[in-house]
Amino acid sequence: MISRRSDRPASAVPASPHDGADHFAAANALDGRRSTNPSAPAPAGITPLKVVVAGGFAAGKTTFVDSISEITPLTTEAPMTQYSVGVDNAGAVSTKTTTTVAMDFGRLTLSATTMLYLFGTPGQDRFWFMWDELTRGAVGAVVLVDTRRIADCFGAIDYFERRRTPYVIALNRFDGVLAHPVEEVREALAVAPEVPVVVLDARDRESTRSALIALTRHAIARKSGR
Ligand SMILES: Nc1nc2c(ncn2[C@@H]2O[C@H](COP(=O)(O)OP(=O)(O)OP(=O)(O)O)[C@@H](O)[C@H]2O)c(=O)[nH]1
Ligand SMILES: [Mg+2]
Repeated sequence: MISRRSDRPASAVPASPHDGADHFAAANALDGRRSTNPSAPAPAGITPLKVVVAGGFAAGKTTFVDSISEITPLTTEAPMTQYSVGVDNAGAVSTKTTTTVAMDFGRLTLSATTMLYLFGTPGQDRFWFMWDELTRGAVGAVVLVDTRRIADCFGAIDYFERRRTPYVIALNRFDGVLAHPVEEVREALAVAPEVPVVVLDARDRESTRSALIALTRHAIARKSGR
């Protein structure tokens, strides 16, 4: 049976109001090939765009950033130990041995003047406190969905809806198949008709690129009120 977002109480997404460092500065600091100065601005003439890659636990966020980033992504994977048993549910992803504990960071040059900075969220609920920091200033988000565990992405959708951040839904085709047809998933997620729903394989660069293009178009349309 498919889980429906409308059938459950709104998820508790705790707010964590604080004003941390600017993320593009942080991105510069992480991107050793550009600068080691955390407050260094993006190169002259380059518009930096921040995109968040979110979704439920083990939906493929780190894989997504890894497949598209033109720099070796910075990841914060930690081994899953016996302490996570009963706490984290990798569901059908029984081979999963590590999990993101802080963030993933990657970069993609979109054009001569536009650079995308990709920030992957940690997947587990106990890391919600990171989200405000990771999403500050983002032009949009990709919400990855494992269609075998649809309910895991409800919190991410709620989060971006509340903040009015443009997002696209990306159904990650694990083992080459979706557990439910696209229209059924869209209905279960109860997203607005204008929200794009794309199907991808997070390991495939062309696939992830299409999702980012869909997000960019959607964000531009939202900004121009279309
Ligand atoms: N078959 C298949 N496997 C995938 C795909 N995307 C991710 N995986 C695998 O699924 C597992 C989970 O992927 P991750 O990228 O670590 O997921 P995540 O969302 O970053 O996980 P957390 O950070 O722990 O929440 C890994 O073993 C990946 O190799 C996909 O599109 N197809
Ligand atoms: Mg991860």
